[in-house]
Amino acid sequence: MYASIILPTFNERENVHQMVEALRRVFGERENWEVIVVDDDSPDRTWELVQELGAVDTRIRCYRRLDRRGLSSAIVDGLSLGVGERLLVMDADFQHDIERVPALLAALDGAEIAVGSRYREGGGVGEWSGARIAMSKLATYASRLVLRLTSSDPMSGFFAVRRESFLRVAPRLNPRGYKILMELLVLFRPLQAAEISYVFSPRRAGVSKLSGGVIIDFGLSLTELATRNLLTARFIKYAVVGLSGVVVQYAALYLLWSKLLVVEQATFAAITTAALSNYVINNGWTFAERRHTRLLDVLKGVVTFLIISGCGAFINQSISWYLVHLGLLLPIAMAVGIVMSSVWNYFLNLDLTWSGHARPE
Ligand SMILES: Nc1nc2c(ncn2[C@@H]2O[C@H](COP(=O)(O)OP(=O)(O)O)[C@@H](O)[C@H]2O)c(=O)[nH]1
Ligand SMILES: [Mg+2]
Repeated sequence: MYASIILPTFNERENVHQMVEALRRVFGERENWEVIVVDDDSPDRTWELVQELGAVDTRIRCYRRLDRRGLSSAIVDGLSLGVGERLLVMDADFQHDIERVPALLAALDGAEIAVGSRYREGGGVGEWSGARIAMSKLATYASRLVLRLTSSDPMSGFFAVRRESFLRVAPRLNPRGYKILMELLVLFRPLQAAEISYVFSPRRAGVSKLSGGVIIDFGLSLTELATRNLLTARFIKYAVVGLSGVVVQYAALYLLWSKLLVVEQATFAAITTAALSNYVINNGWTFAERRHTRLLDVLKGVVTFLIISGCGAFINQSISWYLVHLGLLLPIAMAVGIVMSSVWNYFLNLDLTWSGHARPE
């Protein structure tokens, strides 16, 4: 049975050659396997090295992505390129146990998806600090609870899937962040994953690309999956920025009113400051992959954003007044107004202010 090994890479020049050598050793005499490296145009030219390996051995293929970035989408691209009946994903830094590759592939005999698990008997996390173990366990527990997953390690980056099964669920994938296995397991529910244990090793060379932001990212992914994309990560970010605007508005009002301006001028200046701050944070964070960078785009963006926000404020007030008129309590009426105008603002800003195509970050 033909196997495709998918290796996502970013600056793994020092590891990738040895990874390929180690896989050669593991597969021994077998001919029916290939390696697909998906590299996001690494500055250390990992892709070049893999292309050189591929020139000598056609089983080694490299997809150098020039237009996109991100671990999950790299894995999905690699899985889509694989021609093997069985597809296996692993890190290119030796943290996943290469010796367990045959067992993980074999586990697909009786399952559509198989997970390499650190949290089963025989598995382990090696040299992690207590804090990191606690965090990983907490995230594992949260995802199992919220998404009703049965896997002991839904955060694993070491897993295998049958190609036909992957192709069946692929159109429903929404790869973002770095936890693609969690998303796959949700789509495979109620089918159970097979599991084999392995011990996580320290990275051999190079540095980790995943930073503290992964915690926020994990929370957003979990919410997105749990609400079936009703609450998208982007909308949550947008709402958080909106809340930050409230703080900015009060702070600006406090500073301006007491110092120089009369109350009408101070309120106007505070609202404008909050709106501009919202625009800047949304541009840099919520809509990062569509960010306006050229001056003209920024000016157009600010104007569109202010017009949409103005209409939103009007909608907000109209709804609140109308509901109060119908007899609803003011705080509840205002809450409905806020939610409805936020949704209006969000979709208009998505379609008009940041309508550009995604480009690499
Ligand atoms: N193509 C691609 N690969 C990535 C990206 N981020 C990380 N990787 C690779 O994914 C694997 C796991 O990333 P790593 O930095 O080791 O994460 P860690 O094991 O959680 O520290 C490694 O092989 C990285 O080179 C990315 O944005 N694009
Ligand atoms: Mg790693």
